[in-house]
Amino acid sequence: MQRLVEAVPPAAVTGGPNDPVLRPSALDPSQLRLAYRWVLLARLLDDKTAALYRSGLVPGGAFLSKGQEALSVSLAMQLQPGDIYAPLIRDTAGRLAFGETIQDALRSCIGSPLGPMRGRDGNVHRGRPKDGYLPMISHLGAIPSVVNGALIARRLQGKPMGIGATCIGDGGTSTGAFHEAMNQAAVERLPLVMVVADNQYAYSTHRSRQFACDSLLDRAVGYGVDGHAVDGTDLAACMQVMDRAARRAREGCGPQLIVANLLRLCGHGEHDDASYVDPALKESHVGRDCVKAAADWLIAHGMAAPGELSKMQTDVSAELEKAVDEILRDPAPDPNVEKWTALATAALRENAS
Ligand SMILES: Cc1ncc(C[n+]2csc(CCOP(=O)(O)OP(=O)(O)O)c2C)c(N)n1
Ligand SMILES: [Mg+2]
Repeated sequence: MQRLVEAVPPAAVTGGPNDPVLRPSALDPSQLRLAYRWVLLARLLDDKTAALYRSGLVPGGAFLSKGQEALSVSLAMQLQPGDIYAPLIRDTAGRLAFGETIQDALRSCIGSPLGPMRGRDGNVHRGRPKDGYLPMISHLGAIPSVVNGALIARRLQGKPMGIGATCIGDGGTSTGAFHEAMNQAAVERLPLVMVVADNQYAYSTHRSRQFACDSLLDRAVGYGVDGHAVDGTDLAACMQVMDRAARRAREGCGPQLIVANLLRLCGHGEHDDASYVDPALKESHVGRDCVKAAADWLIAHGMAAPGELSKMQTDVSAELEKAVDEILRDPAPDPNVEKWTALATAALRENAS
């Protein structure tokens, strides 16, 4: 009898401190320095966003990425032209590495008509769909299905699929939509790179109230996909694990589930003082600051000199200040002249000229 379904190789689950993939010698120092520059810029941009929020210049909310920069940048740096990227709220670093400008990020926050959402956001729901950069959907768990859909559309059109990369929090993994998307991606063997940022809390709900398994990595087996564990506070480890996952997705090994352990080093949003976070967690390994840890690591492994990193900090701060000066001179949106459409401005839609 003819087989309707091709036999698939068993999914591999990897990760942990003894993982052979984690070899500093396998890393490209220039890529790591570049990654560090993005995480630094993301951190300073977050600080600036918080300051603008406190000054009343952000009409929506300010949701920061503190503690998640290393994870976020590592995913985005694997992407190539033609891939799909659907970042979530704590992906400031990934967005920058994917090519978003500081001006676009800030203009979205302050609701400037010169930003990608032309004054309709005041938050983080920005994107440029025609560049494969999908605007975030607030409803937790909804975006992975959209990435699946974009990949399947390419398959049906006979176009190269590239890979689709997205991220979700520990809380978001409890939604039915997330399970449906993972299951669909597994059955269709889509090149989906799904990163779970297990940052210990969803708002104030601790992960122990979210799932009963030890690690969300256990789910990889159930979905029948490759699973990778990574220390989300370790830039070098994140870069290596993401490189492996993205390569496997490109090579046709199907969806890749990466589960990172880390801690949200800020409130859910700037309106939240996060006083419910267990102080012991802040003192533990997950509570370490990935930006500072990356700087220490680069110096300790001879991949950057201290002077080089301080110069980088000065340059990045100057770049940011210049961008802030620029966007604060933007006019306010004028509803009488804006050509707003339901999804995004016409010029940013796929197939727009
Ligand atoms: C389906 C759905 N339920 C509830 C919410 C409200 N909400 C927004 S963010 C959030 C917590 C998200 O936690 P997590 O997924 O762990 O991500 P984190 O904020 O920790 O990065 C909740 C409950 C939502 N946006 N969508
Ligand atoms: Mg969380």
